[in-house]
Amino acid sequence: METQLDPIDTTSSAGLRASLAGLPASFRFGVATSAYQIEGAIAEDGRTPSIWDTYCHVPGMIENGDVGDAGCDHYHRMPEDVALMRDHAIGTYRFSISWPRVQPGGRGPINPAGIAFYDRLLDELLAAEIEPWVTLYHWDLPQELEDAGGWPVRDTAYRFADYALAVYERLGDRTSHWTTLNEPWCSAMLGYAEGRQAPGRTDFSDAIRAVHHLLLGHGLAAQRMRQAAKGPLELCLTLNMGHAYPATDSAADQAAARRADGMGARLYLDPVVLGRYPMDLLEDFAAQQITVPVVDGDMEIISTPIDLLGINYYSSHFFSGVDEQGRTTDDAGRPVVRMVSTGRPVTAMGWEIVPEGFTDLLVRLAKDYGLPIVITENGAAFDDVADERGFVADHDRIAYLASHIGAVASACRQGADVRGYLAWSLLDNFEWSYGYDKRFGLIRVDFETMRRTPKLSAAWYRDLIRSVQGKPA
Ligand code: IFM
Repeated sequence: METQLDPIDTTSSAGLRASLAGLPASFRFGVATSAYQIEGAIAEDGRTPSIWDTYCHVPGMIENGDVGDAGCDHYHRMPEDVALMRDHAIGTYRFSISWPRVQPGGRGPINPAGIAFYDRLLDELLAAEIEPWVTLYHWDLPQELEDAGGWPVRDTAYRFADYALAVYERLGDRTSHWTTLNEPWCSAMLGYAEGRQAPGRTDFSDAIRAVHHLLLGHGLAAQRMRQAAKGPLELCLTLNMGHAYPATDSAADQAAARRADGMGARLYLDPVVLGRYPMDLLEDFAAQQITVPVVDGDMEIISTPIDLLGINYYSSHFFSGVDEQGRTTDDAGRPVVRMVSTGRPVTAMGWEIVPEGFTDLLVRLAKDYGLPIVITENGAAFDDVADERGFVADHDRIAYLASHIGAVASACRQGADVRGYLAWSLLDNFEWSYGYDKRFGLIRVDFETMRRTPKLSAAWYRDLIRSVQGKPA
């Protein structure tokens, strides 16, 4: 059953406040970014290539032939970006550390010039009274580790744990908020099964090996960081997912939704929270002669307790177990899991706008897994039109954000323990295989000049934050 949401009144602050009832007073509001998407400076201060530097330069991989070399030039404009956040009432900033910048090649000592950038960033954030939230891995694996086999290889998990501890030892004195991995589903499935992201490989059994080693790396890092912690430490794992609905009540569609939920959510949550892989998925893998490479003791490591579950939500989907020819299995004998369009409005990414799926997902996660949740990403790309000053009156993005923040509040009213919301993204940036055309920012970036211009949504979000905090707009 889908949740029906009351329409969110974005036009009056009283209407908005009513929609937001249920959010606790301590609720955090902020924004998120990732290193490769914004930093640029790919060959400065000792940084070595990541899998994304390599992948971008393979002709045909990125729309318009874009490359991530310059990003938003954040590496050189970081103080300006922090000032923009401060001026927009941002309370929490989630950013990621570039592994090949701080540990070139993915092993060995920390690069002093690389870590110095994050030292400066943390100091700048704290001076602006913005809470830093560090993500250790947002997809930029050092190329040397991919050359040695990448995430399908067990050793990569140990390399990640070494890197995580080294970074935590240097920066852990200034923030207690740490996410190990961002969206391991994307790293494993888009990177190793579908080839739509770096490193661009297409072997499903490698992707399943990658899932296990990503989770093992997460667990090892969590253990080592806990042991090293000298003060408070809030450990988080960030997963991306939507709510998987059956397209109809038929048994085939229900099985398809179960499988989609399994591959998108339970494959990660069950091992991390419950200490085991879902049996129904293991049976599906076995039917394809695929086994998860679990070694004795792995599941205890992977289920090292975490404090928060990070959820990145963009859309929800409806699934059918029958293909367009009426078959329930594909040519290889695998059960059909087909995403069905519902005709709802879509963002510039072509993703259907389903805020009620957000509520249903959060309520279900709270019930099945019981962990406190922070929304570590939510937002939308639209075809922004800038005026001659570079200003974008992005009412479509405001409506998206309002309905999704309202959906979070609705989940809180139904008992979900959601503690924060970080909008994706601070800046328009390099949207991976889609290049620079897909703009998710609250702040417009002119990629010719790198000039930043806050959009209407940035002012709207600032006023919303102030209103929730009971401060004058
Ligand atoms: O830009 C990405 C981000 O890097 C990870 N989560 C989804 C965003 C939008 O596609």
